[in-house]
Amino acid sequence: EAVSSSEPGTFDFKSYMESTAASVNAALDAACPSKYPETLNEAMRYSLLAGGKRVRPALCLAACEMVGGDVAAAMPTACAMEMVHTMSLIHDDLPAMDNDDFRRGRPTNHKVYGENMAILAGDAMLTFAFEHVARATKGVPADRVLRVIAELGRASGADGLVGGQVVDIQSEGKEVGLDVLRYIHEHKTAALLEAAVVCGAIVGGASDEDVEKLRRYALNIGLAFQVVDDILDITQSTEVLGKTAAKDLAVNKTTYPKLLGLEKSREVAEQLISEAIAQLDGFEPAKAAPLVALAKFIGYRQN
Ligand code: GRG
Repeated sequence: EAVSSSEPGTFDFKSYMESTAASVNAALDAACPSKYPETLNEAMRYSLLAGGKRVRPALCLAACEMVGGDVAAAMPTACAMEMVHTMSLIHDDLPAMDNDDFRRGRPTNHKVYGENMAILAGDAMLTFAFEHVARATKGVPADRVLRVIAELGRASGADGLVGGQVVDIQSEGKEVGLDVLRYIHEHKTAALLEAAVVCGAIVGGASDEDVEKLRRYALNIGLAFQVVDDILDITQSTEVLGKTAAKDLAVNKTTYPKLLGLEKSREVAEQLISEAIAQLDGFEPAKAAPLVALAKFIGYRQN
């Protein structure tokens, strides 16, 4: 059960995230059992249960609770967000994409199961996400479930993650402007964070007006996430990987610090986080505490 805050200012974000991750992990484990064909299901479980911060499920459950909904009703939706996120990481790590050997502190899916199985595990996870929302959501009016499925579909496909990945690939090795950089981040990163928040709110029965406020909240934290990521790439790769790796990163892709400088990028990140938090003004502070804390976590994280 996710922990609720009682008083603003005393909200314990660390235990909130720990207990939320524990309940999400248990729900994911139950939703994806080991079964025939074993290799496929093992490959799915390998990446799905490999840790990860569970930011998207937390956003989804927190949004549902903030608008007065029952968190248990939003759990299948929260799990679906994590399934789409995880499968996008599996495919992103493939040799045809980013060609990465490590993810979430262990060898990538294709390194363990082979490329063919990694592609298929991703495909099975993507389709199962939608099945799971449709089949496992209980006690929620059907029209809300339909809206959730539509939001998740848009966030995943050509107008979401896939579109963002395509423009990212097409921009590789090129100097692109702020507009293209913004398109990539809005689609690759913000779209799924947005779907997580908006779908949690929809399951919880939020008014259209509140759904749109939360959409703006999520868009701002999604962009902030990427600006901060770009800043950390520079500040941490120099510390951790040494100067050569930092230089490699800098020549291969356009980043906010590259276009705006480090100082201005930090200002942009701060501006985006305060814009996100401003969207929560109309909600009771105690109820908004988890989403406020999640925004600050994304904006001020150190890794
Ligand atoms: C068919 C949905 C679909 C996708 C295929 C490969 C691809 C298209 C898109 C790639 C999208 C991608 C890898 C975006 C980056 C997202 C991102 C911000 C990842 C890091 O998220 P964290 O920090 O990671 O939340 P953890 O491991 O904590 O979950």
